[in-house]
Amino acid sequence: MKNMIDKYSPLPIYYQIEEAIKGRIEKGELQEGEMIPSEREYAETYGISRMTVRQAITNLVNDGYLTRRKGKGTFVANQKIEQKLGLTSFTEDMKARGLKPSTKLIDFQISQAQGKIAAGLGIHPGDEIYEIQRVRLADNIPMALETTYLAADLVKGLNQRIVQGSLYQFVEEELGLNIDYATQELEASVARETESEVLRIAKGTPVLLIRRYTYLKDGRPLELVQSIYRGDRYKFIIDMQRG
Ligand code: 16G
Repeated sequence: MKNMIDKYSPLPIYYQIEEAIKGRIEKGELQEGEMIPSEREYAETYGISRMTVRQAITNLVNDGYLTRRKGKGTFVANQKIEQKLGLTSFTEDMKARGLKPSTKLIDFQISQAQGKIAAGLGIHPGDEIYEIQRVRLADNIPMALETTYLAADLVKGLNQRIVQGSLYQFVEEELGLNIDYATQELEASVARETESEVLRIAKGTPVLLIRRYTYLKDGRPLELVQSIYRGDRYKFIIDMQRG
């Protein structure tokens, strides 16, 4: 590692250190939650100033690779789950990453659709809807809190047991409906009290607020979903093409 720093390179030294630390994290030589050497140790190892080391570490903290704990040291942060924005289900996303999905059901009730929700689901105010609140976990770590609204007439037979597994699997395989497209909105937000409790993060922590409107092939709205994703665990990736 020592010879990874080249004082004659046009690349700034702090940048070279940043890349070296990042490389060790990516290769798994430094593991999630592990404490990294102190500024002093890095400075001695590389024969550079502590200021330079500090700059590299600060950049890595800002980029989410490292996290500083007051009075304790600097640690490798939990790496974020990367999700390509596509019309996939939570269950599919986690399985594709080799993580075990699970669900904690917070609320499951039948209520009457009002205003925006009725309009979004293409039903009349007063029609019955399922209102479901679920915490979605990956390898037992809470990732997101989802509130889902579905027209009761469309998803006949839905029950508490089903929504503890995959909703999309039930809709496609049991009901034989074709999920086709969705519109998704992404916003920055902070965890409120109840959200912070179920997601096991501090109140006020940054989160991603996502609203998904999903439709069937025949154009009927299937679901309205509002999800709160942990900002420290998730990043969403959008592929874009010009032309
Ligand atoms: C994802 C969807 C959500 C959908 C759920 C179905 C986002 C932001 N949301 O969490 O709209 O209801 O998957 O998952 O991606 P399931 O089939 O595992 O129940």
